[in-house]
Order: sequence, then structure tokens, then C-alpha cells
Amino acid sequence: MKIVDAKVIVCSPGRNFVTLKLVTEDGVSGLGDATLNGRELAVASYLSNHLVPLLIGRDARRIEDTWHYFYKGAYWRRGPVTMSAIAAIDTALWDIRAKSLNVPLYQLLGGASRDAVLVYGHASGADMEKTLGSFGHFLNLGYKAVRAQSGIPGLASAYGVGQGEMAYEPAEKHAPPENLWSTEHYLRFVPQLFARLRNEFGPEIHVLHDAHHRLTPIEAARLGKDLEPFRLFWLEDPTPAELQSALRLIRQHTTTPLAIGEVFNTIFDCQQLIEEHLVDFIRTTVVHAGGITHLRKIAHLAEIYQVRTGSHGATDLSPVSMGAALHFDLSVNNFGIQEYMPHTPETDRVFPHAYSFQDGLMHPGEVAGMGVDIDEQLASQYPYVPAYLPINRKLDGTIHSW
Ligand code: EZ4
Ligand code: CO
Repeated sequence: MKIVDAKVIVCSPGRNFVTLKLVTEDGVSGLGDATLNGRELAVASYLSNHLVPLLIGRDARRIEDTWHYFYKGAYWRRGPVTMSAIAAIDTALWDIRAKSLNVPLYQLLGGASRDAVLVYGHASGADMEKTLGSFGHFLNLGYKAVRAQSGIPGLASAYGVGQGEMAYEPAEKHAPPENLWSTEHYLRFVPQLFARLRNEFGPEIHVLHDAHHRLTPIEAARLGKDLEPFRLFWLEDPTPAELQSALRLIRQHTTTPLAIGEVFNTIFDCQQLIEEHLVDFIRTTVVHAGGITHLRKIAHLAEIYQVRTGSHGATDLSPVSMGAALHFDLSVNNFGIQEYMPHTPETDRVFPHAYSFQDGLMHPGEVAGMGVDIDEQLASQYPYVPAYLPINRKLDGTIHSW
């Protein structure tokens, strides 16, 4: 089952996506997402210039071997560009294998471990009242878990707060937007927000929050402690996780569950956090952490330590990633939750898919393969547009983590 064609498709139906399409000699095709928000063309070039020439003629069934061929063969290992490129190949090969055997992908991953996958939505608003309103909207839509981000009094803009009620898009066309940040304002406000949410919506709904790498270890410890009465499902990315020992300090102070890993690329990034019980959820994704083959290894390591998965699922991951993630989520025993932001209608038209949302749960569907396709004709009508993620500055102008 030789690979005879490999195409890197860059399109921008509302935002930029990089998609790899592999075709075998028997005419079976498979897709992989290779989107790296704000650095899309680096992965597209890594694929087209360096990996695609080596793919032609390879046996599409040798998924594990191909993963190691590109990981070890590069010599320069790891990093988001390399790992997103390998992920795209790996995902496309799993898609092809499942299609050729005429089964939905999750059947090759050990079968379903659950009926459907718990997802969380993103409520946000420019202030407390608007965030409460948005949160209520998600409940009306049937969500059982909702992340809440809010504009903060005294700050003109904040992470995770969009234009509309349902979504936000962090990347902005042509130049990076600049946001203002104050940890003092933030730490004062967030516990008040969660007190209100619990007051108005009760104890049952799962609530989540993303601190987006912005705190120091002791600040994160204090926030975790302040949020304990509100029983968060998780507090995400409390500190920048390049400094993994910071998590030891946070853990000594709080029982608020912690989730980290959306910017991680390999099992080696996760190892210390998992083995030292420093996180409760590991958030690596199919696209940025080496594909389904590698994500399963991370999940299996995590399983030993009772750490659950919680894959990143923002709209900067294409529907191809979403489909792949749902097959993975359905199959692993230690699944925790899946992040879900619906894509724009134009993105959904470019990527027709079999996955669906109902009553706060998602399912990848029962079609053979991953169940996500690309309309190449339509994709070509949305050419690439340069876009950047924001920059964050403290009130005195100092650059801070975004
Ligand atoms: O800011 O995916 O939990 N979700 C997140 C995302 C990230 C974007 C960055 O491209 O933190 O919204
Ligand atoms: Co996040």
C-alpha cells in the first residue's frame, strides 16, 4: 500500500489551517492537521521541502516505523514545527489504515471505552455580567462543562474574551495586537467571578479556568487556594511550564486540580509533571504532540499516575485535529475532558465531518477512517492570510507571557 501523492494544503476559511493529504496507490486518502497558530508556513515548508519527498513510495501501513523514521531521522528532535509535521503524517496514516479496513479509527485504537466524550465550551464576556450571561447560554445549549474567562475591571482587554457570545479567535490578521495585563487586578477579580458562577448556576456544572501561563508560582498557589471553595474541574496553565519545578510549589499549597500541556510537543515535556504528580490533566494534542501514535504513549504514561487527558481543542486546531482527538478520547481509559470550540460555518464547509455534539457530549461518528474530509476546491478560495497571536504587556509596558 504505497503512498503515491502527498499534498500540503494551506487555506484560511476565517483563520489559517495547514492540512496534509496523503494518497495511496489503491486510491485511499488520509488527512492530517499541521496547523501551528501564527507560524503556519514553517510547518508547511518543513513538510513540503523536507518530509513529502521521503513519503512517496513508503508503505502507508507502517505507521509506527514512519513515526520513528521522521523523529529519529531528523537528528534535530522535538519542537513544535517538527512535531506538528510528524503529527500530520501520523494522523493521515491512521486515517488511511482505518479507511482501508473500513472501520472508524477508534476501533483500531482498542475500541470505545465510553459512549461519548465530555467536552467543555468557552464562556466569556467583557465584564462579570456578560460572562455570566455567556455561561448561561452554554448551559442552555446543553454543555455539562464550561470554561469561564472574563474581562477584568481596570484592564482594557483580557485573554479568552471574544467579540461575540460563543467564541473568540486569538490570532489577528497582519500584526500582533497588544493587550494590557495586571496580575493584581486579575487575582482580585477571578475568585469573585467563580463565587458568582457557583451562586447563580449551582454546584453541578463543571467549571474551568485558563490562567494562560501568566502567574508566578506563588501567585498561582494563591489563586488555586482562593478558588478551592468553588471546586474547579481544573485551573489551566497557572505558570509558564518551561519551569516545571514551579508546579511543586503550587501543589504544596492547593488542591485545585491543574491542567497543563497545550504547548507541549513530546512525552519528554510531560514526564516530570506526570511522574511527580504535579498535574491532574495532561493537555497535549494530536497536532502539536506528534500525532495519534505519540499521544497514546503520553496517555498510557499518564494512566499509571492517575493523570487524565484533556486535549486542547481551540479553533486554531482544524476540524481534522478535532476528529482525530475524538477517536483518541473515545478510546483511552484515562480520558478526562475534551476542549471544544465550534469552528465558523465557512471552516465547517471546507472540512465536512462526521463528528457531532449532543447534550454536552461529542462523538466522532461511525464512518470509516477519521470521518473528516477537505473540499480542496472550496479551500482554494480562501488563500493564506498572515496572522499573529497577541503580545501581552504589564501596565508599565514590560512584556509578559501571553
Ligand atoms: O490560546 O489555542 O485553552 N486554550 C487556549 C487557546 C490558545 C490558543 C493559542 O493559539 O489556551 O485558546
Ligand atoms: Co489554554
